[in-house]
Amino acid sequence: MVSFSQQTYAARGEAHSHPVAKELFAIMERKQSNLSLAADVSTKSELLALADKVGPYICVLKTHIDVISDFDQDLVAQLQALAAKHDFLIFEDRKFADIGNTVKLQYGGGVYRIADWAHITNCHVIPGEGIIQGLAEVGVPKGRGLLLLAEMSSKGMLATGAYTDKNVEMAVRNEFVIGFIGSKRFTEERDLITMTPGVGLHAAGDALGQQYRTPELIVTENGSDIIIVGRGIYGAGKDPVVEAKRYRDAGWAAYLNRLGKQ
Ligand code: 6AU
Repeated sequence: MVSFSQQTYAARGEAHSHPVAKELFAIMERKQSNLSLAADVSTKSELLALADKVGPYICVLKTHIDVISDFDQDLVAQLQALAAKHDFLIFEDRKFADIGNTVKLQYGGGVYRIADWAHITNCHVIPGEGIIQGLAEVGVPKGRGLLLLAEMSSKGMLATGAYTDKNVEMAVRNEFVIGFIGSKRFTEERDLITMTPGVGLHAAGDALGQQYRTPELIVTENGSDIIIVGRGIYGAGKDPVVEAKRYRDAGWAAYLNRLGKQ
């Protein structure tokens, strides 16, 4: 069988059985973008302005909704409107990490009601497989998808070796899981999408342990599918539209190079 990383996003979308993965691949193909924006700004107006400006160039808007100081339900309504206007999915980077019963409450309820608006969210599997089952009880009826944090981008991270392998095993056997946060393609057993943070064209890292690698390394060499870029796009002194186009083009070129490499 041809490796998933040698197949087009379009073909993978057509073959996929999960509605979120299907939609995501279709968007990537339509917009020729494998770029996700990590929109780590701290107010509602900044988030909406950034999502509106950069929206045309991304396939996924990644949020940390709990850092927005003036969060309200209207923000969610406006984000959903922008997702429809610009044709992107919303990924709430919540990194759930508790027992199944607790994450059900955190995912479906509370102030944020994440499952009502985020197409995708993610979790650590530290508590065991019950976390996936708990999140699935809320997310599956709403047609949502989950990513497992199989690896992290930061210096000294502990998600390695046997722990990463366990993530892959759990992902393969849980239909609700559509992929991973990690640095590479992990398995050919089924088509699981890898999204990679810690991508930068210029900086090597930050003062708090973040490490940056290039789209070429991540997508062409490692077979990851989506690059997640934050400060490389909206950081101090940058024009987010110019940078988003730059990363979109670099990510797509890396994908085309991968397809060309037999
Ligand atoms: O490009 P940056 O460094 O400005 O932002 C990277 C974004 C941040 C992190 O919370 C997130 O990616 N992230 C994640 C995710 C996506 O789960 C995992 C990880 O290992 N490293 C990482 O930076 O919003």
